[in-house]
Amino acid sequence: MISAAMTAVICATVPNIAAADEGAFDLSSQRSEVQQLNPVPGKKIDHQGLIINPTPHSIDIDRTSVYTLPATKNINDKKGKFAYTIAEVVPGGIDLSIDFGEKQAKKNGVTITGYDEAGAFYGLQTLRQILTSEIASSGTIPHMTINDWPSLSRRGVIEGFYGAPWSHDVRLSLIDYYGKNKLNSYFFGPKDDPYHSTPHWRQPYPEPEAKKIKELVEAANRNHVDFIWAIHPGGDIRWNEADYDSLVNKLDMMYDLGVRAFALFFDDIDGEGRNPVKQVDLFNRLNREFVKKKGDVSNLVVCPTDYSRLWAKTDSAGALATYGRSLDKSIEVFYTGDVVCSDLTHETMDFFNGLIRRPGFWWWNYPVSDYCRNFILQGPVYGLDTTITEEDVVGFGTNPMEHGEASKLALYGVADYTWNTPAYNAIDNWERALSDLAPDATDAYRTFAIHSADTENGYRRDESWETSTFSLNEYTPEKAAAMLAEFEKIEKVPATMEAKCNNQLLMKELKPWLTEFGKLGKRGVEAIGLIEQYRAGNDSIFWTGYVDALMTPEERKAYDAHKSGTLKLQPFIENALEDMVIGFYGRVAGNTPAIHIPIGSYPNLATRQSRLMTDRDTTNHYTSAEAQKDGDWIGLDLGTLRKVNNIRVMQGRNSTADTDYFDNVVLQASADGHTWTDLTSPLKETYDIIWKDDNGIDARYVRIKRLDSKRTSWTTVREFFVNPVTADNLPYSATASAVDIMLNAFDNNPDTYSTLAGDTWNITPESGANSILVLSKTIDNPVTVDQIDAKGNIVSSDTITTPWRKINLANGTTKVNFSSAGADICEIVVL
Ligand code: 14T
Repeated sequence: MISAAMTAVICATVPNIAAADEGAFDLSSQRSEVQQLNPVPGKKIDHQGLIINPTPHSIDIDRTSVYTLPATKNINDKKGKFAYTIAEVVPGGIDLSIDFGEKQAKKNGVTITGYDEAGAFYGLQTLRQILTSEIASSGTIPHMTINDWPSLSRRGVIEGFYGAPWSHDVRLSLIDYYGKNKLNSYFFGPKDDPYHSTPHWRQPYPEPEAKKIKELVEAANRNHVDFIWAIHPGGDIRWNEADYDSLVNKLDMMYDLGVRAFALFFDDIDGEGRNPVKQVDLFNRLNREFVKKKGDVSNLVVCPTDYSRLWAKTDSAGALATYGRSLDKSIEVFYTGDVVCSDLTHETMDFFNGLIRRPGFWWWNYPVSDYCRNFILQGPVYGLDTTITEEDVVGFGTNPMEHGEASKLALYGVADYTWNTPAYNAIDNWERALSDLAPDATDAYRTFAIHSADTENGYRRDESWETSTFSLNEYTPEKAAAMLAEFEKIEKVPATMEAKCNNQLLMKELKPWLTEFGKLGKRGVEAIGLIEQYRAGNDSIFWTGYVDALMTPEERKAYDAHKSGTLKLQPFIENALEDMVIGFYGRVAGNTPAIHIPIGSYPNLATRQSRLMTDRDTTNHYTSAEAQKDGDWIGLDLGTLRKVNNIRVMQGRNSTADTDYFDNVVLQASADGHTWTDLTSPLKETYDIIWKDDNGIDARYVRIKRLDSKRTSWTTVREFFVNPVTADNLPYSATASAVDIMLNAFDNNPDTYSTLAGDTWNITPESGANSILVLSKTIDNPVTVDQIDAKGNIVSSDTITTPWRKINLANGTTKVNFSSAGADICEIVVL
């Protein structure tokens, strides 16, 4: 139900009040080709045939003398610990001595000495990478000494996302990948695992699941990875003995499966579970009565409800200060930073660590995509300060995508950053990761990845940073050729990946995105071709190509479900098409089409996403994706000064009971974009703003402007209509069986169409008119155009079979009839 308070219908103009001049607003910036994102730091390095990830702290290579790899294996596994993995690490011959606990050396051969078993295991991982590097391809390796240690002692992955938990195979493959890249912690906390969270956290895993967990623990042990099983009981926990016992029982069952490390997550919950005093009591008690008592269980790690500064209370009664005062010092605490998905900086940690009185455990919400599931994040790992040390963070966990294989690209970076923090080079790491994951299809994977990084509305990531797009008025043949080459390359990526990428698990995850990526390439190639036709003034060819290039609702739906190229490529295509159709229409129809360009105070209004409020689809919406504040505004540029007499703004996401809208707002109009006139008085709690005035106002810009309010939510607009065409404002006297069905053919907007099917549309051209231009979208059936004189005789008859058709008016024609069995007509323009 729409309550009266929520809908304002203002039928007459309120007194016009000139608003203050807003000189700061730059109208020309309202269509930006490039958005401001933090660029990826670092650059590609020549590794001279030797690639090791994570980057070692110290390598000393003597390239003047080489060690020739022998034909046979001579392994001295001093403590007999590594037989299980030697064959995998060393495919051919070698003289290898491996030990840990004490230093030793051997003259000609390979010596690995670890401070502990994990150290020696990591030495083997380094050796594996040396042996598979180009440097060893001819059977020799230079003499070298590598001295290595991790910057952070806890480095790992949190399976902590919403959505389909990883499959057993993907988990095993990932655990192996952690070992290979020296990550040593795996938090098992998939939000949608019912035995991790509500409703079944109290119950044992069913037998097959339990068996798998046991296997994961064993795989983790082999890879020197701590398997940390997490429980998420806060949704329905009762602070009583029964639930305490349930919890201990469950941990005991997991202990019996081999688990020796535990975490407790209290994120994203409502109700009594949020109580920080009860949480701390529980953690301390479990620590005393379970962890310490067992003796072989690691320190607990916990996630507070206040895991982000966004809502964390900072006063002494707040949750984090309570943790700081009362939580046992051996217990570690997760933090996601200033927002849910944040960069890691000293300031971010200082705030948190001060409250919890110990270094926090960093929970990095990247490359998690549970909040933007139509994206697959393949960009570089960056946004992490390279001067961070263990004084800032006690550990680092990264929360990946539900696509485990595709997440390895990011894990390769996290492994490098956490192992050798000061040396971390984001771009170089990403380049190496691509060849690590798709050694035979690196170029194709790179092309896909460089254009599949940003989230549009989430944790913003740079994307397409090697691509320079251009707007139509900046065209040069060179710029067009460069874009064409890139789109042609993109078009080929799916087939190349299919043929050359042997990682089937990865291919399975990428597939739907690769398919859409290929289509994006094709659209790009077509758009460049259209630009050439447009520039050559080939109006008929242009129009036919243009209607063909517009995405159908089905195509758009498919693209929206698996997006790539949202930062630059798709906007380039859409902006070019929009600029061209405006220019084209001006050329052929002699006026500015009714295509309205969103403008306003939010930077993302300059992106294609703002078109969600002019797409005539009220089921989707434009969102500011940032908090609203006084003075914020959202509006439209009508392209030219027009008589505006009808405006409707539908605020909110999908209903009239939404938080994301301006709850105190004024509707304004302006001729120049600087001086604004109020069209309404302040409107309170008005989702649907409707303004009509027969006299109208001369304006090129209209907007809603936020007034004083306490609201800090984002703001959204479903649709912003200005002067919608209606039966009584058609440009020519026109009739049909029902006028409503022909409106889009006379709305001065070539992007909309009406279907003429089994009907006759009749128009009366003004005297002096000499031709009629008919722009159609699809002509499934011919359109017959009959010209009729004052006596009712047909003086001329034409048949339209092409999207573009211009028909000369015969002498004496007073009426024109259009009929067809079925054709989508975009615009009928009398010239
Ligand atoms: F535990 C936390 F540190 C955390 O990040 N919790 C969830 C996490 O499971 C999820 O994968 C991540 C990314 O979406 O963010 C947290 O979940 C949220 C956070 C929100 F702010 C879910 C809804 C939110 F509005």
